[in-house]
Amino acid sequence: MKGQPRVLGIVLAGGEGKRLWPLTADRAKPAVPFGGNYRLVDFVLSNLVNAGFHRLCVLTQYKSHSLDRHISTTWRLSSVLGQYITPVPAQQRLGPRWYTGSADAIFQSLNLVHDERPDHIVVFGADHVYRMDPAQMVAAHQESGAAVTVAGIRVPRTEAKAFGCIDSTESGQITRFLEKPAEPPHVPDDPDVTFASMGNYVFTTEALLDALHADAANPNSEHDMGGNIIPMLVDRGEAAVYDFADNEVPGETERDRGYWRDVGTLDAYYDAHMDLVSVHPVFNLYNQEWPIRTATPPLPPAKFIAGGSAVDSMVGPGSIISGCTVRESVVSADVVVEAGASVAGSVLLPGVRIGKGAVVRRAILDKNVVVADGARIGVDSAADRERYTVSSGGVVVLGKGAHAE
Ligand code: ADQ
Repeated sequence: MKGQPRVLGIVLAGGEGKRLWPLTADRAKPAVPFGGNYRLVDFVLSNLVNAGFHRLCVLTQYKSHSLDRHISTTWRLSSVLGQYITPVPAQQRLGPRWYTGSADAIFQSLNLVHDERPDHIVVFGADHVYRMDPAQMVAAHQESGAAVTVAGIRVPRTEAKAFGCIDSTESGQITRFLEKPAEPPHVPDDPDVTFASMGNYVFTTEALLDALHADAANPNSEHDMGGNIIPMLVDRGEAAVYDFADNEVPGETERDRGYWRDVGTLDAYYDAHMDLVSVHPVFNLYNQEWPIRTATPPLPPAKFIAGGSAVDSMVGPGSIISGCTVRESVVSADVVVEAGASVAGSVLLPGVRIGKGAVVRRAILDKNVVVADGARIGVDSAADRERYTVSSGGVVVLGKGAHAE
C-alpha cells in the first residue's frame, strides 16, 4: 500500500512590502508584527504545521534578520523526528545577485527539493492573515491530477487589480489566469466579484521542476510565480483551482469562515486589526482547535491600575494601563499607557510608551514608539501629515522607535 505523499513546504517570505512602509523599514514584510503577539509569517506556518506538514523551508531575502531570528527561535521542530522549519537566506548560487522574482527564489533553492525528493511541493506566500487546512488542498490536488493547483477566493472586483485573476471550468480547470490586470474579469454569476489567486500553490514535484527550468531559460521572463509560472501551466492546460470556500477548519465560526486578508497596505493592515477587536470578531484568534502559534515573551499578565480601562480591545502581557482609557485597540506586549491618556482605534506594537494626558486616535505605533505627555496623534490631520506617515485611509503611522512630542 502506498503511504502518505511526501510533502515539502516552501514559504515565500522575501517580500519587501514597500506599501507597508514605515513598518517594513527595518524588517521583511512577513516579519511585521500582527495581532498583539504574532508576526505575519506565523499564520502560514501555523496553517502548515497544524495540517501536519513538518518539513518547511522559508525563503527569505530583504532585511531578513528579524525574520530569520523569529523562525529559528520560535519555530523549532524535532530533528529527531525528521521535522524542520528552516529559514533559507538568498544563497546567490547562480552568481552574485539577489533573486529576480519569487520563481527565481525557488529555482535558486532547488537543492532543497533534490535533498528531500517530495511527491508534492506546497508553495505558500507569507503575507496573509487567515486560517486554512492545506492538507485538504493537497488532497484535492492529488485527486485532480493537475500539475499545479492554485487556491482561489472570491474578492470584490474593485480590489482584484492587486491579484492574479482566475477563470475556470466547472470541473476546476483554470482556463485563463491574468496577473494583476488593469480590468479584472468577474465571475459568471456576479459582475462585482472576481475569483482571485491567494498566492498559495500545490505542485507535483516533476511539474514544478520542469516549469522552473523552462522559465529560467526564458530571457523575457520576470521569474515570478504569479506572473510567469502559473500562466505557463495554465497555457498547457495543467492548472486546477482549489476553492477556498470548500476549506473547513476545526472550530471556525460562521462569521470567520473563509476569512483571508492580504495585509499588504497600511489600511488593510489597520482594518485587519480592527477585525480582531470587533465584539464578534470576524477573525477569531481564540479558536484553540486550530491555534495560531508563536512564542510569547516571558512577561507577567497585563495590569490595569488607578481606574485604567480597556474596552473592545486586546491587551498583551507585560502591559500596564494606568488611569487612562483604551478603546477599540490592539495593545501588544510590554506597552505602558499613563494616567489621563486616551487611546482609541489604534494598534500599539510592543514596547510603546504613551505619556500622561496624550491622545492617540486611528494610529499605528511601531515598536518602542514614545508619545510624550500631552502629545496628540490622529487629532489634527494637517499637523499629522507634516510629521508622520498618513495612509490613504487617514491612519497615522509612526515608525519604530519614533518620538512624538
Ligand atoms: P504578490 O503578493 O504581489 O502577488 P509577490 O510580491 O511576488 O506577489 O509576493 C508573493 C509572496 O512571495 C509573498 O509572500 C512575498 O513575501 C514572497 N516573495 C516576493 N518576492 C520574493 C523573493 N524574491 N524571494 C522570496 N519570496 C518572495 C501574489 C501572486 C498573485 C496573488 C497574490 C495574493 O503573484 O497572483 O493574487 O500573491 O496575495
